[in-house]
Amino acid sequence: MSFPKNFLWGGATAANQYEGGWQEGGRGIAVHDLITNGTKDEPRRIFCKNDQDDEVTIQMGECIPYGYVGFLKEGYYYPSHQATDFYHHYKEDIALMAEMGFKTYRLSISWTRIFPNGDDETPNEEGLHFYDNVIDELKKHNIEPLVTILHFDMPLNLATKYGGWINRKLIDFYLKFAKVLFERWKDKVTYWITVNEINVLGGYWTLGLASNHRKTGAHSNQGETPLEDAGIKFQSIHHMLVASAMANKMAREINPHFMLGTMCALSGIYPATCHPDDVALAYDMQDMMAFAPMETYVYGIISPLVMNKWRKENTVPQMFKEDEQILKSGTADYLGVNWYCTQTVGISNSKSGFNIGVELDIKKNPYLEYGHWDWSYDPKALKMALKECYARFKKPIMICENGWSELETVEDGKVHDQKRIDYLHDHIKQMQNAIDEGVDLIGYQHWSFIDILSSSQGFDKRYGLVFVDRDNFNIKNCQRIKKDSFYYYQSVIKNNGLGEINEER
Ligand code: BGP
Repeated sequence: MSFPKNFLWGGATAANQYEGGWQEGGRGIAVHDLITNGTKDEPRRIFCKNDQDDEVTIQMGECIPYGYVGFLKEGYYYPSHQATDFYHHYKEDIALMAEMGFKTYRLSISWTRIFPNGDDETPNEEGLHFYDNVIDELKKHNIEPLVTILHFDMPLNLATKYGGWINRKLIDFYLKFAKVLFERWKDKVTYWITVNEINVLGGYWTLGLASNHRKTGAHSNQGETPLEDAGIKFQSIHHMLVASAMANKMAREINPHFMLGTMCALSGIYPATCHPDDVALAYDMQDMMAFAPMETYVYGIISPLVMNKWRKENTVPQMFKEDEQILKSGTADYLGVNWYCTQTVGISNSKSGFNIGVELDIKKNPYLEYGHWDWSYDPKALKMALKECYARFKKPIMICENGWSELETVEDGKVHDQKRIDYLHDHIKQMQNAIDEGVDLIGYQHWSFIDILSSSQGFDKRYGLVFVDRDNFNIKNCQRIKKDSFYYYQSVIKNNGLGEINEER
């Protein structure tokens, strides 16, 4: 019962949530710089206004209404501007990773640090130099960088001028960005992820779907109906999948030894009852939301079931003739998955199947416990999901994110995060079981290595193995304090698994 010898134990972060230094080193403005802090009970949002100064706010997943633009509102706090200040703490933080024994560290590159406007002619040397330093520091500690090219990041200029990923021109801007990174670090970075959670139907925050590009004659990105809205997002994701495949192909030409992955958010989906409609709903949701995009980046095909559904709904994305060939020519070497929890769903109206317009009845699973933000604690489902992914795709699997969030404080200089330790233990045990049953699992990147800004909630929602002394309103001194889980994960890595003592728990 052990993990493979070269198993990639590590941790993950993303530039938009971790890096800070928002106006340093020639960095340009990104959409996420416009997102407010949020509190423990209120999600983060973006203020938008139109020519008449009317204001609306949007939340994660939403698009900007036509005629509005996002802006920084006076009197509000924008926590990603400093985040947890990796920009100035990278040496200290990498030393902490090394102390834990990390084999890998998953980081993402801030697009606007390299191309401040996204459509610049030449890259920003100062931005590249920052990451040269980070990568060299990792290498010094024998930590393998695992680089995510795009993680919930969008140059503001690309959103306002081009409307984000709805516009096919974004493929070229992304490829130019990716090429600079592949060439710069071709001898230093082996593991890459082209896009974080390519299956997440984000709006303005992740896909840059701003409406003012209608003036340029492109498609609308603010659907009049839920169906239109979904079609717009499918179109954007199609562009991302094409971009990702082209990046993989290009990367192999630069260094054939690269290990290239694309990644999906994965969560187990249970039917709320054994009523066949609920069971079919859970099956379809999982298939459409996770397995179909995986089919595209593993096999290079668009799932025929998805295509059929799109045709019926009239949401088929516009595709170029060459897309079919492009998708086939740039498949991934490994399957990346992010895993946190499971969901339990039923159908609450008379329609059936996973279709737009069906009201989902989201339940709490009576057999599971839930955390503060209603995310379930369900380690056994991870093993099932790993087996299902392996059975379908037969590719090595990397867990790119997994972790437990809490509201946390320091007591006598310590953070006792027993729940996170339990979560880690129980999930690692299920990973071990999956390996024992034949799954080719190659790595585990804990989310997150250190406390960083939560995508949805701000600083109250902490995931780190290292506490950062700052809050939702104040950067404070950003002091790093090792949590109890830091030492626990250190022992796991040292044992290359749970080891005898941990096993007995
Ligand atoms: C994933 C994202 C991460 C991270 C995580 C936790 O979807 O890739 O960036 O944020 O979810 O989500 P949250 O921070 O909203 O709790």
